[in-house]
Amino acid sequence: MIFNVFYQILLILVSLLLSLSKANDLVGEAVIDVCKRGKTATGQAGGILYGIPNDPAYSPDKAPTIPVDLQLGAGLTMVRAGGAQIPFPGFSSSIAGYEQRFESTLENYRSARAQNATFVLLPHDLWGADGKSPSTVRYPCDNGNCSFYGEFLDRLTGDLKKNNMTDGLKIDIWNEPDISLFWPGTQDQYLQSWSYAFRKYRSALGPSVPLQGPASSSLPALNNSWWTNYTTYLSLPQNCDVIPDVWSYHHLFGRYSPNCGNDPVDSRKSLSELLKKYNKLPNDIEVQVNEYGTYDGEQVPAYTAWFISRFERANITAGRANWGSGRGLHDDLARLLLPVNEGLGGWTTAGDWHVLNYYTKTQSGGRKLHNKSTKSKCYDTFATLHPKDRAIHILAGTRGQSGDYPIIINGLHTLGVSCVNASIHEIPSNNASTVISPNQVSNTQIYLNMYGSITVHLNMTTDSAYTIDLTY
Ligand SMILES: *[C@@H]1O[C@H](CO)[C@@H](O)[C@H](O)[C@H]1NC(C)=O
Ligand SMILES: *[C@@H]1O[C@H](CO)[C@@H](O)[C@H](O)[C@H]1NC(C)=O
Ligand SMILES: *[C@@H]1O[C@H](CO)[C@@H](O)[C@H](O)[C@H]1NC(C)=O
Ligand SMILES: *[C@@H]1O[C@H](CO)[C@@H](O)[C@H](O)[C@H]1NC(C)=O
Ligand SMILES: *[C@@H]1O[C@H](CO)[C@@H](O)[C@H](O)[C@H]1NC(C)=O
Ligand SMILES: *[C@@H]1O[C@H](CO)[C@@H](O)[C@H](O)[C@H]1NC(C)=O
Ligand SMILES: *[C@@H]1O[C@H](CO)[C@@H](O)[C@H](O)[C@H]1NC(C)=O
Ligand SMILES: *[C@@H]1O[C@H](CO)[C@@H](O)[C@H](O)[C@H]1NC(C)=O
Ligand SMILES: *[C@@H]1O[C@H](CO)[C@@H](O)[C@H](O)[C@H]1NC(C)=O
Ligand SMILES: CC(=O)N[C@H]1CO[C@H](CO)[C@@H](O)[C@@H]1O
Repeated sequence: MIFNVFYQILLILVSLLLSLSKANDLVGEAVIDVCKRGKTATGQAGGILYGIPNDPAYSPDKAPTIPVDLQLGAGLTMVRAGGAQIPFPGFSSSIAGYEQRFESTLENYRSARAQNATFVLLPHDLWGADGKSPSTVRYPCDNGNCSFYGEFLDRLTGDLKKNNMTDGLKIDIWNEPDISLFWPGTQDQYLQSWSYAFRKYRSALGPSVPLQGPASSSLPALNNSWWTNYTTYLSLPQNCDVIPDVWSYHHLFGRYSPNCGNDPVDSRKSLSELLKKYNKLPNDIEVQVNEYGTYDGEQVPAYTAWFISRFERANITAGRANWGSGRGLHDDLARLLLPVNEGLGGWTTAGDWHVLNYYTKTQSGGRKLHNKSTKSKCYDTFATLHPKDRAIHILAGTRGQSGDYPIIINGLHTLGVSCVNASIHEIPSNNASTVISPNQVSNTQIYLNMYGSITVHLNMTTDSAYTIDLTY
């Protein structure tokens, strides 16, 4: 008996210690090193899915125009669209409907290019497989017959050329072919359609238009049989001409992913592991996560800043998911803005707009400061050095964390100063609704310690992102 009590107390003590050490693991800490400079920041994770108003989507009304400061302030670097969910069907059921979908796409292409964003074309939406299609819709290469798909591809590539749309264009062969909502057929039929389309696009448009895929809903990994089927197929000798120029996939697993999962740094590693199995598939090309962030609370400033930092850490280009439907898919820059009456009554900014604005406008052009490590992967930062402005800009985010977040900046003495000014702002979520501007938290002068470092402590509110501007 006595032994049992003793044993139980021991167990309680051990589990207490374990839980303490777990809590400690969750204390984030970022280390930024001014001496370890990477490439110039370009806002490569600043993309969106749809979200730009266009007339066909608003038919019979005329589309409103997003004010220039709100549109350009988001600093979009990628727009992904193809006329989905407008009041006209796609090619597989109506040529007249396709023409409207193409017009919607063209307007979005022009808006994107006006701000130098890459345009990622979604042919499955022009085809009419936009997740809202009638169950009777045909799919490419049904019954092994690709000739109707061929008519579509000939028309589409002809229209792209006729409208001078190949500059800044990339083509996602087919969206989410690994789920039945977008691809009800077999994977073998998909693979047949992949090669068929790839060769048609390449011969019509040449190698300067990158072709990408598979835009899967699931993550690349050795234990994902959809992906291993796909990569095995690509590695066959006869398929060496249909290997994508860009790998694309989605990160849509939600706010409640356990252990701060849904992490692009992990999926980039598992993609590498998968590709390593084949010595023919390239691992050093662009990797594009072109839908990230779910509607269950992952599209709030803390998570958006965390995602951006993780994408930068893994050198991934990225675009934010869009959960609107119908006109609502086309009205709010994928919820960076909050529309009044679908934009016909104007817009306000969400907290996430300010995160994107900081990332694409304040940070682009700076040198990326690498070797930033974090104790827990629930926390991450993205930092840039701007020698001409004598400034360092830091964006900090988390997944669902609050309280103390120490951010250590090393190597500041190499800038030839003994102190820096640190201005901290909070970008609140306001429950994912209107945020007019970031809030200044503090503005202080900080002396470097004897090692040339400073530590800035953020006291975080759940769902808020933070920015730290150091000037010297
Ligand atoms: C787009 O790039 C061109 C050429 O580099 C530049 O002149 C123009 O200002 C850029 N536009 C925007 C909106 O950044
Ligand atoms: C393939 O489909 C087209 C119509 O899209 C049809 O004209 C043709 O006869 C079909 N080919 C075969 C072999 O069934
Ligand atoms: C096509 O687009 C390119 C690049 O945007 C531009 O330089 C060229 O003038 C355009 N050509 C036509 C015919 O519109
Ligand atoms: C694949 O392995 C990862 C861990 O390496 C795991 O999280 C995931 O659930 C596995 N997926 C499947 C389909 O088994
Ligand atoms: C992988 O390919 C095999 C053989 O064609 C097929 O049986 C299996 O269903 C495929 N896996 C998936 C996830 O589609
Ligand atoms: C990041 O990826 C791009 C391709 O998108 C590649 O050109 C570049 O070299 C990579 N940068 C680093 C630092 O690995
Ligand atoms: C936050 O917004 C959601 C959805 O709009 C709403 O259901 C919830 O009540 C809001 N929570 C608070 C605290 O306002
Ligand atoms: C952090 O913020 C909370 C909530 O505003 C406050 O109660 C707490 O005292 C702050 N902690 C520090 C160390 O400033
Ligand atoms: C730092 O702040 C002090 C006090 O507000 C100010 O006098 C100084 O000019 C600032 N220096 C820089 C480089 O911003
Ligand atoms: C100063 C600093 O941040 N050093 C880190 C650089 O990255 C390596 C590998 O992640 C870490 O071990 C160092 O602590």
